[in-house]
Amino acid sequence: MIIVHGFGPHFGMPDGSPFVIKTMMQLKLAGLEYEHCGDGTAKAPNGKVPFIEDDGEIIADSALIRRHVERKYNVDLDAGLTPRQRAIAWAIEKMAEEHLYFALIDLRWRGDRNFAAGPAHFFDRLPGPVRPLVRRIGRSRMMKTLYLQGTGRLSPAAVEENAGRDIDAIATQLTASSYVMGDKATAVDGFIYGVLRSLLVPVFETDLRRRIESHSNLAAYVVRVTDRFFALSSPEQSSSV
Ligand SMILES: N[C@@H](CCC(=O)N[C@@H](CS)C(=O)NCC(=O)O)C(=O)O
Repeated sequence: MIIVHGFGPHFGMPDGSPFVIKTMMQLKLAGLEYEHCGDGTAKAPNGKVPFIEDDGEIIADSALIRRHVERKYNVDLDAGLTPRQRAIAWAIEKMAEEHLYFALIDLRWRGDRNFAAGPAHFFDRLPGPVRPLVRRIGRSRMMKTLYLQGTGRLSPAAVEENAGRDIDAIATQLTASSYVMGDKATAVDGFIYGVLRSLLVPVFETDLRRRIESHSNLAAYVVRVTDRFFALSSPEQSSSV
């Protein structure tokens, strides 16, 4: 059985990380069973989740996990797509992972309100006396990452403005189809679903959430994928925060 390591369910989502949700959905698309373990990054080979264990083999990074799964189990998560459509799907996925994702992180970690409502709870399991210090260190580490990546140098309004264009692009792409690349779910739906679902979490106050909600097809897409791949009765949906 494949073991997917992530943060576990948070904010009513299958996992606190959109990259872990991506991997979970891609394994479902591949028809493979897995166990979801919410033990975080402590044992992650590159300090990030997701990573998987498969018959004793450890693979980190969601794109490399996808490649491993497609090769080992002889599946094509983009089956039915032309080479040009595959290229477009890859580009859309990277737009969301390397641009929109950083807005999601910035909007959660920078402002005090959203930080207190969300990421602050990631440290709740620590013993009381060290919790405030580790929480402060964790937050400043994340702010440094955002600064080095570039998003952290923009005003919150500019972050939302730029990310809003990603949202509009995804909404346009989904105009006449049930999934990002047509009427069949493919690999790119894993992260697009993960990041939209994460941005829609109601405890976070952002204009970006309202921007997504203003596109009725995006809200419908999130419901469609949730119903099909992450059934509402699943214990994964229970909020731990
Ligand atoms: N390129 C990686 C990105 C994974 C990633 O950024 N994971 C985040 C959670 S969303 C993480 O583990 N962050 C912990 C950290 O940076 O300490 C992938 O595709 O798996």
